[in-house]
Amino acid sequence: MANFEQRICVVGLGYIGLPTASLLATKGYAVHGVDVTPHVVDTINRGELHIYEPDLDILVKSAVQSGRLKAALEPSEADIFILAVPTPFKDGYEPDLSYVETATNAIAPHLKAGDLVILESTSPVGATEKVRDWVAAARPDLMTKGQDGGSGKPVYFAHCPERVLPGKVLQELVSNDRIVGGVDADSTAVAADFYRSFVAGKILETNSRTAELAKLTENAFRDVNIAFANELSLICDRFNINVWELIELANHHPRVNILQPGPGVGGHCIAVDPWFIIHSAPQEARVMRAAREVNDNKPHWVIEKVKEKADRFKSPKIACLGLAFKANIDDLRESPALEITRDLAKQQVGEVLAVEPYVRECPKVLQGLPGLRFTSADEAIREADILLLLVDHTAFKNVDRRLLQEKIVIDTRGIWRA
Ligand code: SAJ
Repeated sequence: MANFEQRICVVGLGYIGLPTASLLATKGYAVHGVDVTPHVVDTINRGELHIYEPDLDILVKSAVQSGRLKAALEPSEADIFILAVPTPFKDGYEPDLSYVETATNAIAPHLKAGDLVILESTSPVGATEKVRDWVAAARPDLMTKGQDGGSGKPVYFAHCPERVLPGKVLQELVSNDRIVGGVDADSTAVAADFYRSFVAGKILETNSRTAELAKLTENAFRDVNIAFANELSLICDRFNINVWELIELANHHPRVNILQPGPGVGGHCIAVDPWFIIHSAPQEARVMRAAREVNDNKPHWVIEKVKEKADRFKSPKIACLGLAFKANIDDLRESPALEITRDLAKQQVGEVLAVEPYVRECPKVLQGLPGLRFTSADEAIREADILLLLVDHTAFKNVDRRLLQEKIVIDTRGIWRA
């Protein structure tokens, strides 16, 4: 049963924590948001944003204005704690749980019997149990039923991975089905009840370890399938076959659904999450490892293609069209397009005209590179000898095809196929 009297503390106000905190506040919960960065806290308390996500500005503003969302540097007492902090990896792809551990220790003094602690961060198998163990070490008084002064309730721990697509976060936070896995059956039930109070999708109950692996599996599945498409693109290149035509034809089979090749796999999830599995099960995760290698190799392959073509010119001009990690967003994280553009300039393959209609200024990693200019699509297409299409932004799809004649076109996304 929804109980909007419950107070919620959300730790980590980034791409997941902030939309979640704002949504809960607009649903009627009193939400205390926590972030370690003073600038982030101040910005949110003014009702403004430090990240871009469609329509999030409106939600944050109304949450803050209603008085139900407040940001701070430190946690406070609450009934439900949601951890939405980063889980990057260290050298050798070892998952780095230090942010989760720090967040757990920060909330520990504020916990009381009957509280629910939810880990939403993408995590390796066993992380939610670690959170429980860290709390047990910090607050042994809370961990045994009956030792809390009589309520008989322990603290509940569950994993509920976020599965929202950047660019569609607000919609998917409500509409997606959610997997909820507790460290024990009571935890699962308590956490599932909470998610039912604001999620329209199905709530799927399991244990914490299965929930952890489910999230990793979803992204590894996509990575493996994109790797299959990328491998096909290399095979097709060898045989001079159009890979997009091939895939379209094969996908007519009722049980075949091949994804699209591209310049590589970017973003902070799909190129990262499979490593959480591979690192912990290196003997078994062979297909996943191969997929990671195929996808990570694709940008290098694209660069070699450009070099082959550039060799024909005395001083080639190369237009790199798109820098974002996927279509119609401004997100440059782990972007293969950005990597390719940077390396073409670094290796001085030619003059590089970098284009990204979703970004106003030249990204930092490209600033000061010799022979690189950040410019408009029109100018780059007009001036360049080689057009390297890297992102399938709608703006590029609509380019007048006559402008492409007499240019060398390397279309890594297949959007200009006749
Ligand atoms: N890509 C291809 N070919 C395709 C599809 C994608 O090359 O056919 C590339 C994209 O260009 C991009 C990368 O893959 O570089 C990832 O893009 P994406 O749209 O597949 O996924 P993300 O990273 O934006 O979001 C994913 C989503 N996971 C799945 O679809 C299984 C999202 O639901 C997750 O919440 C998110 O990861 C996450 O946070 O884990």
